[in-house]
Amino acid sequence: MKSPPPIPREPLARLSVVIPARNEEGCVAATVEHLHAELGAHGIAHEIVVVDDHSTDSTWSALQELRARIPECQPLQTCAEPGFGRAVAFGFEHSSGDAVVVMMADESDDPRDAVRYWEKLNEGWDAVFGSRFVRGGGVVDYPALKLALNRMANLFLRVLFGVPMNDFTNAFKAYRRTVIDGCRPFLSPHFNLTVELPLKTIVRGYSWTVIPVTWRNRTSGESKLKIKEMGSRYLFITLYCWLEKYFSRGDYRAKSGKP
Ligand SMILES: Nc1nc2c(ncn2[C@@H]2O[C@H](COP(=O)(O)OP(=O)(O)OP(=O)(O)O)[C@@H](O)[C@H]2O)c(=O)[nH]1
Ligand SMILES: [Mg+2]
Repeated sequence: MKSPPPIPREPLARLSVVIPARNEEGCVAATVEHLHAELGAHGIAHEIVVVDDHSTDSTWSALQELRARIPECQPLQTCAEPGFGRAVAFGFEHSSGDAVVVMMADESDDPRDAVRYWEKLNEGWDAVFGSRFVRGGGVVDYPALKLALNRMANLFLRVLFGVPMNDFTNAFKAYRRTVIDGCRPFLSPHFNLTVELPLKTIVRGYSWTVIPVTWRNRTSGESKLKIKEMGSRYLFITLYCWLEKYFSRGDYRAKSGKP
């Protein structure tokens, strides 16, 4: 299954970066500062929507301090139950750029890759997926067990959907707003939103391309991803998207030429 080609379009006006953050007092400020500097240096109009979600450390006060210095930084708090997927979806609702990048708060993702995403979207693609496992991409300090599980899960997804993509499970990706809206309703309250978004983008017929990105392991804070708790949720959303692809008779596909 190949992507449709990109369509020539008007330049995008503003980028929203949505960052879920839970107990990230040690790194959220650096993440936002570096991102803001990089986007500013490339003249990209932007907002940085950071969704704090029941943090029990000083993440929220760090965000208040950031907002005072960086007007583009918009911290939000959710009252809903905690959850990565809920927080990101909340960020989508409360952002207004015509393109969206989802990025982590733990400095794992490189702000220079966010600039490359913006440039690719402006070539007319509906979505741009970073891969850490293509030439030019890479990972630093990826825990061995996590890496092994990651490669197996991505191989499974690649074969199941028959697409030339090998890094579905990294949340750091870019979408036009039309794609975000076209992927509703979001069904994943947790980390499984990470695969729901690219799978629906592909299955619903949007155009997408892959660029190399780099990822490095956090140097502060704790990992929130519990693979044992998430495995069945990933499988649920994967099978849901697979059923949609083969059994929905195209009911949810983007209308051709419209997205
Ligand atoms: N708002 C919100 N953010 C969350 C939640 N769970 C995780 N996050 C954020 O999602 C991002 C990814 O979580 P990580 O713990 O880094 O997950 P990971 O990258 O698989 O694990 P690491 O190997 O530790 O990097 C971070 O910015 C977290 O702060 C949540 O329940 N609510
Ligand atoms: Mg992380």
